[in-house]
Amino acid sequence: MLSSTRSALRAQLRAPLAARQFSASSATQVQSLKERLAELIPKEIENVKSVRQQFGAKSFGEMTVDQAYGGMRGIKGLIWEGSVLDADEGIRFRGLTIPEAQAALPKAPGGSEPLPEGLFWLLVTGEVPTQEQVEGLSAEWAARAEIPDFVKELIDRCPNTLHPMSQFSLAVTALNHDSAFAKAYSQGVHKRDYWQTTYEDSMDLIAKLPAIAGRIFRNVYGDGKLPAIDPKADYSANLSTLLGFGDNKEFIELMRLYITIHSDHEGGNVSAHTGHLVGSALSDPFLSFAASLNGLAGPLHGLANQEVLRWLQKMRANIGENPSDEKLAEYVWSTLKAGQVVPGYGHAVLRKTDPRYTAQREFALRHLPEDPFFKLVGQVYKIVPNILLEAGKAKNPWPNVDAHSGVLLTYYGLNQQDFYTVLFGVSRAFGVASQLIWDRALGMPLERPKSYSTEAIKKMFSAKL
Ligand code: CMX
Repeated sequence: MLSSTRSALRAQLRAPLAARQFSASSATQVQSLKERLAELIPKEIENVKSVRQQFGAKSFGEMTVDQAYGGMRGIKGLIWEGSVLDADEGIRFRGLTIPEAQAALPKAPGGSEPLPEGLFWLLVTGEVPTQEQVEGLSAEWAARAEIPDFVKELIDRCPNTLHPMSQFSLAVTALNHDSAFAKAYSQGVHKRDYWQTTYEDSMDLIAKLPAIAGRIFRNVYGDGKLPAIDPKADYSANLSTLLGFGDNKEFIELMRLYITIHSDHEGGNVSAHTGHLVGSALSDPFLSFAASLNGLAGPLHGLANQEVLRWLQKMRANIGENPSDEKLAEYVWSTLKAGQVVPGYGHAVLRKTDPRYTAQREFALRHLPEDPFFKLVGQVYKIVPNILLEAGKAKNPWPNVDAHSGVLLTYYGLNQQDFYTVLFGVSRAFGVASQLIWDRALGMPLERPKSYSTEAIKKMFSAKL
């Protein structure tokens, strides 16, 4: 990245928001993401119009009362552009499987994992960016990374005993103070231009998350002192530095993979759906994403990665470092008999091993094949699915993304489990933000499904018996 490019970006960030255009002409000869979006949006509006004209009256299928009681599983009621989840195959980001995205997306010099900057470009545009476009995004995010002083103070005032996810959500909510969308809305902006300030807020949101995450981490587990963001470094390198792992190239590579694979998992999961729902009320991207984080903080969703590590550590304390398969099976049964879930296993949509689990397992095989904790995770993988099948309740006995992440982070020394879901949150912003931009570009309406009481259901159907 040329230093003239970086100073042009810094100058733009000092300019008033309305004047900020990260344009190719002023910064580089490379087309910016916002410029590409501006080209794509009118075409996509026409595309959606034509899809609705052709297929708008088609039925998505019947819905049953059981589905309404059963967490709406299988009800097709959302549009989500960035990714689609297949029960057997797993996630595709704009049509690319995880291995395909790993192969196609630009890497850091000397690196082998995809840069999350490229994944964001892919989620937003459906196109694989060039190396220069990805470098432009790294520079832009580094230039936008600083958080306001009052947000720093807000984080610093949190007691160390407040869960890092609660601190994260508080800080993201507070970023709403400088929302370009909220300001433009209050000034009466035309709805066709909503996407522009949603884009600016989304870029600010993603850019500022490492500074927030780093501050929480250093306050809770360290001395509260933070290094500066490096304007020449990519997003994952800066995040790693802020967490204190910037000297470890393998850890930075892990962050690149981690952020890429945790970013998006279609629209129905709790964090994605919540962000989309809250955004539909025209709450700005900071408020919308803070709501996503509150959903991600639940143990059946993102907090499961913390729960997996706790469960594994408890297991080791109970049955030793190298348990036999029989002892391990006994331990799994004891979890089920205590009326608890085996964290990291099962999924509301997937019916096979999560390819995000496989991607992390392959990373481990490349970098830490002999690690005893990794071997334990492999042993658990051999044993748990058969037990869940035998127990006969879980529809999917296979591991999900959360079954593997903790062991990788622990290997590199990030063993503060309560912090793990914050990293998931940093990544999930990529998926939620890219959809929010399209939600506003396509003029998606207020989301408001219909509900009934149990009494109303009785009345509705008993008359027809
Ligand atoms: N261990 C024990 N029981 C499980 C189970 C598991 N890993 N997965 C599902 N079950 C049980 C459910 O609790 C449910 O029991 P009840 O009928 O008593 O309520 C039954 O099996 C049927 O559930 P399901 O239809 O298979 O699963 P759901 O779609 O309702 O829930 C999920 C999906 C992920 C919440 C569930 O599999 C689970 O609790 N897994 C453990 C927690 C976890 O790993 N969450 C992370 C998911 C990925 C993510 O979002 O980050």
